[in-house]
This record gives sequence, structure tokens and C-alpha cells, in this order.
Amino acid sequence: MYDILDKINCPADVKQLSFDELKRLAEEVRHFMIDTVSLTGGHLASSLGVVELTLAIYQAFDLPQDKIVWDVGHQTYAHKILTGRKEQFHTLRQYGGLSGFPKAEESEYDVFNTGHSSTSISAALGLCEARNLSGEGHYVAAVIGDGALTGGMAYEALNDAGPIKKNFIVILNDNEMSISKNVGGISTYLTKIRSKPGYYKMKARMERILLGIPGIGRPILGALKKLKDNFRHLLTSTTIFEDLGFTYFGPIDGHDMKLLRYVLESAKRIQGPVLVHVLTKKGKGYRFAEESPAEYHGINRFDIESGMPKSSSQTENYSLAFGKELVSLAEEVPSLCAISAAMPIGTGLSDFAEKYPERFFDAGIAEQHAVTFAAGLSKGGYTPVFAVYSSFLQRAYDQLLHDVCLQNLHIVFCVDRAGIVGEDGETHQGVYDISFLSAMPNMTVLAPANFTELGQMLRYAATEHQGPIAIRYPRGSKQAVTENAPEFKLGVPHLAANGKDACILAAGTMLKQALEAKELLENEGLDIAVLNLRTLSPLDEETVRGLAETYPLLVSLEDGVRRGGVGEAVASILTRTNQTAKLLIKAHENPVVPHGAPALLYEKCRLDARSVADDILKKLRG
Ligand SMILES: Cc1ncc(C[n+]2csc(CCOP(=O)(O)OP(=O)(O)O)c2C)c(N)n1
Repeated sequence: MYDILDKINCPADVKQLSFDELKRLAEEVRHFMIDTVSLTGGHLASSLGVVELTLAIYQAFDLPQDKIVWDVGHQTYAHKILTGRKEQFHTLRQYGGLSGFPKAEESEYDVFNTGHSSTSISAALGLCEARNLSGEGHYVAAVIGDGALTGGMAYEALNDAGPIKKNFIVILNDNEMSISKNVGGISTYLTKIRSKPGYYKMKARMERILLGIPGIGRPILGALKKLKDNFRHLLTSTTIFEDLGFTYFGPIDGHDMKLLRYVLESAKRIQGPVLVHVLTKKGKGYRFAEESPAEYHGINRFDIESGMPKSSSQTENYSLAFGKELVSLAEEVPSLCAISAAMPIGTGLSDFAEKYPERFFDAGIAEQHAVTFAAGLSKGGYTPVFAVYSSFLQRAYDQLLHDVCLQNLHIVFCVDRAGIVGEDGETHQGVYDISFLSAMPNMTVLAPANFTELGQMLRYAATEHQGPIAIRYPRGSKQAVTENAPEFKLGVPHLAANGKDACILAAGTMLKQALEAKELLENEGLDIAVLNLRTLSPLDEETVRGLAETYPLLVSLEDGVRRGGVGEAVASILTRTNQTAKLLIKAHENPVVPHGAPALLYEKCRLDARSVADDILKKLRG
């Protein structure tokens, strides 16, 4: 039972509260959020950091008429709790429950769906120009973190927004953290601004005072801003944002709701783009999250008292197995470099970064830059390994094609979180990489079924292969270990189990489901062969032809979308070579995979062993 929170169903309710009540509400929201996320897991630290900012936004703006776009959207738990979703909040990130990110389908207060970083300013600017075109009068704001501000799209949008004449607000939520400590020149620059708060506050105050003078204040401010460079700098030192055409307010304390509201109200009065620089503490209000914000960025279920995770954290997973192998390879291969896009911990690169700091590069949340940067390293004679989550590699489609594949550069892409990732939902499921990578010239795509194969593939990719090569592996530790499996060899699949009635062509860790399906079908009197493809693209035409001649039914099984995937590649070989073998394609039929526990999602997508077995049975027996 919460005194104030229980009475809040929408932002308009927040508007009625006194500052005293607002403070109590902030406490209650934090309490409720920590309680619930300790049971569901989720992005806690980022959401704790913006409770006051969320409340101040509700006070200063009129939602849902005014439009607020949250970058990445992982920090919107307070927003969800306060916009009529408190009672469902315990379903967070579960199948059929609330999404962990903004979802327009979920609430009229979620303006724009997000999940990937650095899109908010572009989206908000589009909403702003739509408003201008239709002559409406509402306000539009983007809330973007300092981490997300390392993504190139944010600069494209800032550049585009500079000259606009109507009100447009960007709120920069600066907590000095991306998932880990933020990196790069912009981060250093923001630190510099932070170190002179008095100076910039004074400037903001001066602007506010001028704006408050009826009639003449605004023209004076305008005139001051128009003064040419040198002279203007004498009067008012500028930030990069002002140089881009924004009015800058800040930096201000992002936990001081009175000040926040005041500044946001002032920002609304300005014609043209405004940037409000807000300083917040990631994890605010929960000691463990404040002390270790990276650990509490995305956390599994935990004990509130001790801050300890409830489920024992995995000692082995694909990211760690990859990281370990890379460190040992780095000793032998002096040209080996590792690249991360702001995710050294998640991708298993922490040890490499510590051991070989001069060969480790964190590009920030800038996958597209990271890919072309890798191309440069490769041209310069080095062997870059870019470890990146499958869904974030999507960002770099053209860089992969234009800068890497067309030049046939030797770069190793370690595509982590490939296939279903689970609770983070549709924006994060790694189900498109087989399709988009396979379509690229010169690109080779591999998929290990266990840690040993991952190690062998990585070694091959780094030391023997020429040209671009991707190794895709899933989140977690699911493995299919088969007896006497031979060493990995490019283009050569491994027959993991004999059979005669059909052959399952399994991609990567789907080998586990394939072997389980084989067992289930044995009860039906069927004898199914299982092939571990290992090399997904290009598929060896001779091999597929041979399989089609041997088995009455081929079954492709992959954790990726059907269109452009392994199954369709098999189908195209069969058509080209006039094979009559029947083919059953098992892939994601629906290319949008929602959030939920992975095991349940495999079932829903009919990619669990039982469904695979049932579908084979149906195909064979009609
Ligand atoms: C394109 C892309 N790459 C990587 C990520 C993973 N990611 C989620 S949040 C985050 C850090 C965001 O930092 P910031 O914007 O400062 O927000 P904070 O969590 O600090 O509030 C990262 C790297 C992502 N969501 N999108």
C-alpha cells in the first residue's frame, strides 16, 4: 500500500501534487520498482536514475498531447508505473506481459517504440516537423543518455535540428555511464562542462532573465546570439550544442524536481531547438545499484537486502567461452585486435581489455563506426575481431557491405546473442543475422553447437581464413556435445547421428533440439539422421545434393527468420539442381519474436524439440 502512488493513474494526476508530495511519490516509485524488479529482473539502475526527471516532465508537459521520446527506452519503468501500468508491472518482460521498453501498443503515453540506442532525437524531430506541418501546438521532447549520445545517429539529428525555428527540446540525461563507464571525446567534453557548472548555470540564468523581460528580453538575447564568433565568445562561452544552433540550459541537478520543472518550463518558451543538460545518478536510491551501476544496468532476480542475484550466475556461457579463447589466441597472434561497441562485459571482452589494452578498442554505442573502423584496422595489416550482439550489428548493414565485404577484408565478426534472446523482446531478438549476412558478397557464416566448436571456429577465422567471416552463437550456455566430433573444417558439416527416414540439417545450437527430436521420433519408429551444418553460408551445393539423394526428407532447423535463412538456401539449391527430395523448413515463420522466457518462446515459435518432432511426423505421415 502506497499513500500517493496508489492514487496515480496518469501524468495529469502527478500535476496536482505539491513538491512535498512529489518527493514522497519519488520514494514510493523507487520502492515499488526495486520490489518488483527484484522478482522480474530488468533494467533497474537506469530507471532508478530518472524518477525525478520523469515526474518533472509530467509536471512541465501535458501528456499525452505533448510527445516525449525516450532513447533506448530501458529507463522508462517509472513512466510505466505512473501511466496506468502499475498493476501489470509484475508481468514485466514476461510473455504476454509488459514490455521492458516503450510500446505504443501498450499505452498512449508511449509515443515511439525503442530498444536500440540513439534514435530519440531523430524520431522526436520527425514528430516535431509533423506538428509544424499540421499546425498543432503541442511540445515534443527527446530524452537521451550520455551513452546514447555516443551513437552517430544522435549527431545526424542534432545537426538537422539546429536550424529549426519552432520549439524542440532535447533532454540530455548525463550520468557519466553507458552500461559501463562512458567512453570517448564527447564523454570527456561533458565532464568538462560538468566541472564548470556555476559558469554555465550563470549563463542559463542570464538567458532566463532576459527571456523574462517582456518585449525587449527576447530580442536582446537574439541579438547576443547573432553576434559573430569572436565577440560572442567574449560575452558567453558556448557549448558544442549552442554552436549547433541549440539554446543550452545546464548542467542542472536531475534530482531537484523544482529546478527541473522550472528549467523545462523555460525551455518550452523558446522558439527553436533547446538542449537541457541534466545530471543524474545511475541507480539512485538503491545502495547496491549506486555502487555498481554496471551490474545493475540489467539485472536478474535479486535479493533486496543483500543485493545478491537469486539464481546462481552462470559460470560458463558463450560470451565468456569466446573471451577466454580470444585471450589465448592473442598471445599467439600479435596482429589480433578486439573491438566492442560499448559492451565489453556483455560480449566477454573484459579480460582481453585488461590484458591487452593497446589492442582493445571500445567504439562507444557506434556499431556502424566500429565496423568501418575494423575495416581500417584490417587494411592496416591487423586482424580485428568485433564482438557484437546480433541485433545491434543490424545497425551496420551498409558498412558491412560497402566497407568490408566489397573489399573482401579479413575481419572476424563474433555475433553474440544470435537467435532468441528472450525477455528483451522483439528489438533484441537476434533472428535476422543469417539472412542479412548470407546475402553479402564474400561473407562466410559459421555457427557452433558448443563451446569447443566456438573455439575451433574462432581459431580458424582469426588465423586461416581470408575475407570477412561471422561466427554466430546464442545467449547462455545451451550446448550439444556429440561423441567423436571431428575438428571444424570450413564447409564440412558433421553427421552427428545416423538415420534413414529423414535428415535434420541443424544450424548451431539448434543441434540440441534436433538430437532431442530424433529421440522423440524413435518412439514413433522413425530413424532420423542429424547433421550439424557448422558452416551456414555459403552452403556447399554438392553436400546438399548428396543429402537430397540419400534421404527422403530434409529438415532445415535454424534459430533465425525463414526469409533468406538456411532453409531457403537449401530450397534454392534443390530447385537449381532439380532435386525431388522433400524439404521441411523449420525457422521463425513470424519475423517478429516478442518478449518472454526463451524456453517458452521456442515452444511458441514451434522450434522446441517436441514441435520439431511433431512437424516432421506430419510431413512424413501426412
Ligand atoms: C544500437 C545499440 N547498441 C547497444 C545497445 C545496448 N545498450 C543498452 S543501454 C546502453 C547504455 C546506454 O547508456 P545511456 O544512454 O547513458 O543510458 P543510461 O543507461 O546510462 O541511463 C547500451 C550500450 C543498444 N540498446 N542499442
